[in-house]
Amino acid sequence: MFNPKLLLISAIAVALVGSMLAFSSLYASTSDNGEKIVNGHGIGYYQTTGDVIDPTGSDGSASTGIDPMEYLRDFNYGRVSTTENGTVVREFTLVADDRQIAEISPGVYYNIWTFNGTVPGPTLRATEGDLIRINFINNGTKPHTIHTHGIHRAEMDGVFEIINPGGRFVYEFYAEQFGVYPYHCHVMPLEEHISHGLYGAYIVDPKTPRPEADEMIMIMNGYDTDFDTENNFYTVNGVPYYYMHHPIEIEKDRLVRVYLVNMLEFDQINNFHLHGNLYNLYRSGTSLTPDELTDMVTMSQGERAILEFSYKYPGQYMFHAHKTEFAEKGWTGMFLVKE
Ligand SMILES: [Cu+2]
Repeated sequence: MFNPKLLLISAIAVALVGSMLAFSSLYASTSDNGEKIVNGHGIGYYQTTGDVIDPTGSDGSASTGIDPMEYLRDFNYGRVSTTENGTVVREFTLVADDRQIAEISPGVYYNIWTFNGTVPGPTLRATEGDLIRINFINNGTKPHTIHTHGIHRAEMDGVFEIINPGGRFVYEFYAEQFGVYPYHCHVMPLEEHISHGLYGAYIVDPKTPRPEADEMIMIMNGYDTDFDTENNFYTVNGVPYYYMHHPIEIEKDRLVRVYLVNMLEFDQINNFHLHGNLYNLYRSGTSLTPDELTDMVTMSQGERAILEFSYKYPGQYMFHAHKTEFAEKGWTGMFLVKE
């Protein structure tokens, strides 16, 4: 007897097997030394077993080009000079590359695309009114650009002036509205250029500085290591589980200020939950008055905020994505509050 449901299921099964075969013949190959190489985005990676590494079996070490503990509090203020009329000029150099194979989690290798050799790229920092000059050099094999969020002229937007391999460009604009912004490559397919790592944070301080604090940058990101447009790892500052195995030491009763940027691709949201505490949330960092007192912020792609808090009780406290899948795939860390 004809069963349309059965026919439909069979058709789907045939299509699935067919697409898997097509995928494996298109994307898998064997290297000279017999290792299997899967070519998806870019130049490929060495296939390893398993997507999620058990965090209890890992020390959080990896080699994305950064030391996440150093990166946390490393703000690049550029080379500073002053014009005749007294304007402060901050000059930065950013070099894009797309050829680095990094061990993003123990035993998992991935082709990272980098600004100045790291994922995420350096955190650029200026004060409102400064003139920013970014010398951009494309040392990669594909076209890249730098698109900074914020206020600037159209020709400094990093979208239409595509910089080819070997090319250079100088971006120049004023740091106009204080806040925290992302910068990233804006070459199509955007998803690919961002998910591989071509992004960083750009902070503009108000002319009257915010109160003294222990300041840190946290950039939320992920890695799609099997190229199925879903992330296999989630992190802040590029290394899954890093701050869980290396708690961030902070002082009791001292103000902590986190500049938080969501550069996660593929997933529509990401979030930051703090244990044992609440934080003042300044959305986009563009106001000096907090929007909310909370333990939980959810942000879409490209969104950012400043979080301010201090702990009154010593001890160890988690921070993590409250999207539990993300937390369990690496986006989990610890604060160690000291007396
Ligand atoms: Cu790019």
